[in-house]
Amino acid sequence: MAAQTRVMLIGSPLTGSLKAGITNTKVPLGLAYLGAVLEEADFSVRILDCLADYHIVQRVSDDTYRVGTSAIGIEQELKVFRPDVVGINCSYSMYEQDSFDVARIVKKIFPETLVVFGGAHSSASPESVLANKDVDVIVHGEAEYTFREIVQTFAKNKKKSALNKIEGTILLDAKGKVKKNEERPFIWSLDELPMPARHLLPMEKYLKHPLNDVGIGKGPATDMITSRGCPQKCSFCSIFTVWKRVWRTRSAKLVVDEMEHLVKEYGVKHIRIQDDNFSLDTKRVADICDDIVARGLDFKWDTPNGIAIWTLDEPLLKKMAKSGYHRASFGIETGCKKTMDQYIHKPIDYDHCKKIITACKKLGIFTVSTFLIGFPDETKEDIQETIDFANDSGLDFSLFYVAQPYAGTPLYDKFKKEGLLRGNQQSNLINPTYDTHHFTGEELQKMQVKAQKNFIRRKIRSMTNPFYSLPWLFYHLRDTNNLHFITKMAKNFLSFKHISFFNKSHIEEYAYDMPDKEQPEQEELTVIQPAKEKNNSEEKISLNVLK
Ligand code: B12
Ligand code: SF4
Repeated sequence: MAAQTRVMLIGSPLTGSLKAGITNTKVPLGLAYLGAVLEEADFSVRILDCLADYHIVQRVSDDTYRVGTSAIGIEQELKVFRPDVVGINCSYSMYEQDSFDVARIVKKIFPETLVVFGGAHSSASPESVLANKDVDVIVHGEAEYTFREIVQTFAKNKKKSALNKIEGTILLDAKGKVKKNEERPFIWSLDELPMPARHLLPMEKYLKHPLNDVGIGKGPATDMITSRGCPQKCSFCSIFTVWKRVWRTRSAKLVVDEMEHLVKEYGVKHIRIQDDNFSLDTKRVADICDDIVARGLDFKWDTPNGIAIWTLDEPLLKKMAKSGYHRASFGIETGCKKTMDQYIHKPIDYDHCKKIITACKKLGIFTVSTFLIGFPDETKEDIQETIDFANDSGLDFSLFYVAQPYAGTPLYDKFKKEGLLRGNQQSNLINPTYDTHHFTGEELQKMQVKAQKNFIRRKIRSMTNPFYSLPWLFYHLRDTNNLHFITKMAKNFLSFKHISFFNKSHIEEYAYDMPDKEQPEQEELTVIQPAKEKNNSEEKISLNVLK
């Protein structure tokens, strides 16, 4: 009986500014984990990741684009599969409406189909999500077992009311009030979970995405997760709304099994570990590195979502480098001690940071860190401390952003309490619109762009100094992968693409044409420029940054 129940998991299209990276499609690991567990339970599963149709970009208004499968395309998929249950990913606060749009399509065609929402935003803002009448139930936090139980229960009696008591769910009670059921305990050993069901996804599309190999040497690259959660308390970070402040892992052996699978099955040459805190257990990291070397696996890896710099030391970095660690992305976030103590709370010692950055350089590991400016009461001097630290740190690259108050975070509460929210909707990391006590959103954005440009200018200048560049090249040019990476980066520097990335007026510069065979066939799926600007012409647009 279970095998007849059809479950469709949908990653919605995204509508927003192209500068926010909405064409930057990556494997939706959350949906793939859910799919794997449902398949194990013998349900018929289909994943529709609308963003895998990243070549379908429709201009909605001046600076707003919709990326992904068209509404008609989604309808067609639904009509073919005829799902009993649809799970819709709603991870991003700023793209909540996109998930609602998908739910509306589902209910329009199949009013009896159960619509389940999940993901970071659904967990952080259940009231906002359940205010939409097309959403039947939310899974709060980790969803594999909760979602499986929802499907099992619904498969038996097809009644929404039967879901009332399922652990880990949030739904409306008979009076229309938001009812949060008991929380489901975490899956303590992630080894219990199967590998994510990548076979349900169009892996070729992700591997061939024009931006897939940005920031790495040789591709193709793909993503994986080896742990869940993070115990830190950064005020701007919303991951605790899904994972709380606990940290759980897959064992080193299973991590390397998955890496081996990616290398052998998909020909992957680079793996991005998307963990929030990969290195909390340094013994596990060392074991993973040793096992990669022992199995003779030939790939590079990095940790683009950040590696906790305070957990690193030179012996561990040596093992990491030996096993193919390509680039360390740190989240140092601020160079201002006051901001660190008030908003970030990471155990960061700036001297240790500089030591680790130097050690990375000597081992041929590239370094980058994110920096945030624009916390509610940061002054110009505070922000300057961050800029100065980034410039003097020895990092190969720094990325500056304006801090964003995501729903559910302490930073959001602070913005709200101090009357700084003012209903700003379109704010994101690249196009911030929130004002603080000292600056407007526009001023902060200007400071961000300036800091970024200055960092790059200084870097280019230091690369023309042989006392800096020759040792740097000596350490980094140890393998062909690094040579490949440096050549790519040099091309970008010379074409100044990195600078334009932060400049709103340059979007069109990055237009690229997808290969003809990738172009959509139906009229509804083409990219449409507004008549006033493009003289009624149709045109293919997409974004190509730091390629
Ligand atoms: C990798 C990643 C990305 C990747 C790819 C995302 C992808 N395809 O999944 C990229 C780099 C593209 C990305 C981009 C952005 N990201 Co991101 N990303 C992540 C990250 C680090 C890991 C996601 C992941 O794979 N997790 C592992 C899987 C197993 O977990 P999961 O996806 O949460 O899924 C589980 C549950 O949430 C739930 N679940 C998820 N979906 C569904 C659906 C249903 C139906 C159900 C029932 C359950 C469910 O079940 C899963 C299994 O338990 C998370 C942080 C995190 N640790 O989760 C941030 C995170 C999701 N990103 C975030 C943000 C803000 C963004 C951006 C908006 C940043 C920006 N540019 O401004 C963009 C938006 C997307 C875009 N393309 O522009 C925020 C979201 C916060 C919020 N409330 O909005 C997070 C939580 C990070 C944070 N520190 O706050 N991101
Ligand atoms: S260390 Fe990273 S993942 Fe952990 S709370 Fe801070 S920002 Fe979030």
